[in-house]
Amino acid sequence: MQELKQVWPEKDALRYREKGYWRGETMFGFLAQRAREIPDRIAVIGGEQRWTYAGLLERANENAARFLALGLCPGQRVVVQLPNIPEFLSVVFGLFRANLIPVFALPAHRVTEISHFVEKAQASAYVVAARDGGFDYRVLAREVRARTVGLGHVVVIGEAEEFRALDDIPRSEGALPPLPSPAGVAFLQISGGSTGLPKLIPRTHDDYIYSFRASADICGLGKNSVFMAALPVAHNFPMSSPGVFGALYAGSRIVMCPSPSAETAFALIEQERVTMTGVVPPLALLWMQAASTSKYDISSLEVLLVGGAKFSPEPASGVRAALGCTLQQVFGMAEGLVNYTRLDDPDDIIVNTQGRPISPDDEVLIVDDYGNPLADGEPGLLLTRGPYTIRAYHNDDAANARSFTEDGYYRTGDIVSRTRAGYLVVQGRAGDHINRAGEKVSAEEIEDNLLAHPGVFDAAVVSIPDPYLGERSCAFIIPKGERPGVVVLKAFVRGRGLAEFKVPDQIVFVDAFQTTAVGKVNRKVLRQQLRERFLKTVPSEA
Ligand code: OOB
Repeated sequence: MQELKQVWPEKDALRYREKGYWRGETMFGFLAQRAREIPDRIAVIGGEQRWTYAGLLERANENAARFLALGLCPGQRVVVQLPNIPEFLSVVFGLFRANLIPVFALPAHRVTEISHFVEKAQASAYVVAARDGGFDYRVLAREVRARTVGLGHVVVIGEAEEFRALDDIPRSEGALPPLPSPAGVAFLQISGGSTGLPKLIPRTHDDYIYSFRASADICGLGKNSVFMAALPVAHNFPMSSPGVFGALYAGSRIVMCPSPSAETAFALIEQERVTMTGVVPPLALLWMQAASTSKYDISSLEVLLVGGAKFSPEPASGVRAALGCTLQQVFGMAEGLVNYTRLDDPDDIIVNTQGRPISPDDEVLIVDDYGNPLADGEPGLLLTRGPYTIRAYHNDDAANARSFTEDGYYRTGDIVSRTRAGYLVVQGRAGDHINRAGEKVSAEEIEDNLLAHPGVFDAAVVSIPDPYLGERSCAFIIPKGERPGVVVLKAFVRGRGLAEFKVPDQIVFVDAFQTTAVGKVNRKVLRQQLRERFLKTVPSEA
């Protein structure tokens, strides 16, 4: 089994410890601590369930004993694909207690992505909910099983059919293993991914706990806060910015929202007196629209975090009037660096910037294409390193060579400018990915899938500005012989087992792509040309 590691140079690690960023806490350890301090306070609410801190800890301990009873050994990886239900936490903290390594998949992922995670992480088990949002995850589990090797166990929350129901696994009588080293890898997150399939991001206890402890502080979470997870909780934003982990660290109450629709979310905000939640920009727009006619009382909401994609100043300036709360912009990435506008910042900063880094030791460089640092105000490529930004992906030498500089900076691929006060303003992306309502789609991955169709000679996928999604995907296709139908091509991509958000929103047929002087197709230039041509010729609602 490939070793899991995330290593900072010794002098940096020493500094991060000396400055109190890395405190030697572990994921399970901090929850156990909270359960001792505030055992009877409610930790999480979802559906009919309301679990106290002591109750959550007890369920996590029980689940640890169940995972060990399956024969899983410390260090083994377990892909977790669960919706926003309290069991997400009892499973994940159960894995932490058993020294097993969760790999966080999103509910939207399908056989191609899940099989990729299983293989890259060499996972031994896969945890799913039986059904969610009309989709049967047991069917998916069967497909994943058929495609991969080494996946010994499928564990189901709910009706398991031929798999193991979590609640029916007899608990191991043996002692639980000692808690892991805080410097060790706690779990694998997944990247937004600008080339190919998502990459695996090893995060350590020390670094991740620092990021959400500091986030909880910056966002003002405390024991009387009620944090609602409206986006899929496995994503880094609702997980740790400040997210459910930040909320548990602060001793707050978590409300698991099963769907981000305004109807469901507003009803829960009223019912549970939610004080804080986070959304992507398109959802913020929907909620702002819905609030004017909503029958629910959402006056408990104090802070709305918006991030994952650029929130334009125009709607940003309307958040308070529409929803009666303070906007906090978040610009973060699963690889590390997270920026926030501060709650007491003047409106001008809250509306026009994407915030400043969490840590005084987040190093931010803005450089031109040749790596030369740029002056404040000039847009350039954002590079970063710091106490919670990774130095390497798991098991991916090619991506590591591309994504990190020799001195350990992560190349974010984002184009930003910095104000004199140190706030970042996101201007766009250097890479070819589509940020579709916060879901990141790799152009290359979709092209590869389209090229597998016998009727496709060549394909180029680009992002097109979209008034609702921020960006949508458009595939330009040179057909091989007779044109395949648009519906057929979309169904083909879907049928290859990809998350629905990766199916091209639009398909345009062309006769040829422009080539370079030596007859090669430069995909970067091509995508730029196609994007420009599209914007000139097709109205934006097309
Ligand atoms: C968050 O994480 P990922 O890993 O899904 O995506 C990271 C990328 C960034 O590199 C940037 O391209 C984009 O998402 N992004 C934003 C943004 N927040 C993220 N672009 C413009 N404005 C923003 N506010 O998306 C994520 C992780 C933690 C907290 C928040 C978001």
